[in-house]
Amino acid sequence: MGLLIYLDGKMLPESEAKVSVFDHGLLYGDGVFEGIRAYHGLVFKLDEHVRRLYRSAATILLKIPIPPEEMALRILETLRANNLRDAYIRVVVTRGKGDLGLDPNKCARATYFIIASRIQLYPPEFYEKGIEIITVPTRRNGVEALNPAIKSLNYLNNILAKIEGLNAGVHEALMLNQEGLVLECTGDNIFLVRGRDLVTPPIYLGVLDGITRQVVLGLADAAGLQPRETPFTRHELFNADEVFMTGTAAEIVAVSKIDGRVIGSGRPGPMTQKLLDRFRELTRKEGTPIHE
Ligand code: PXG
Repeated sequence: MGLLIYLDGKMLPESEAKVSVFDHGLLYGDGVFEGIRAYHGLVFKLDEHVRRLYRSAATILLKIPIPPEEMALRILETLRANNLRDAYIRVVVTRGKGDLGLDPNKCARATYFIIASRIQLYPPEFYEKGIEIITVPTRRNGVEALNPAIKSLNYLNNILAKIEGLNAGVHEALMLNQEGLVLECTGDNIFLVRGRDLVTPPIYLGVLDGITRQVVLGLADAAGLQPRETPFTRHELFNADEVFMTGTAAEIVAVSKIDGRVIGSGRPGPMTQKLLDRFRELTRKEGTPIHE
């Protein structure tokens, strides 16, 4: 049974939801996207995700055909059409159909679509044992080349890093900048806990300003931690009490080993657990209702 997809103003069966081979989203990765989650009938941080989508679009001079308020309503409509209460939502906006040249001015109108689907949860053992990651040779895009704060359709940088991680037998890979400072993983932000400090790299270094990252920084105080956005190297990670990753799909996942070094006890630490408990409490009670 196929899904119903919202594409350019229409709700269409999956088999009829098609985009042109001349779409610059496909030809050049020219576009932006969001990944959002709904938990038992509530869309978590809907406005934050929609705002980030429009910020990404503004930076690449991409005009989204509908205003943000309408986009939020269309997301809810797509969830209702598919009868979903727990879901993973993908919103994509591309430069639209153009010719074979790079020039975005040849694309008359942006293409946009919303997919609401069932969420593929991480295996429970990731949360019980934590996961092993490695640092990969592929460096994160430089801020002055393609700012990682733009959630663009150009994910080749992350995909190359992901392949390097998968080839080495791990599920996530750590990416550094040209100077060797820690940035983020291929689809998740990274945090360390050291004493009472909760540390994550600052956005200006060239990381995505993750929505989950922002929520976790906001939970620090209640967990008795001091949030800090400060650059650090792998040395600080290797010697942290706890390390974890954050993302819409992953939520909060402990890192047990990095480049062969066991982190802390080698098991998910107490602060990681406390933050995950509080995060899940938020997803249970906060969010935009799918049904009024
Ligand atoms: N960094 C990067 C590079 C990301 O792509 C995050 C951090 C976490 O951000 P949020 O806002 O989700 O807390 C992301 C987002 C996937 C998948 O299928 C994950 C992302 C993007 C696309 C696909 O795992 N993560």
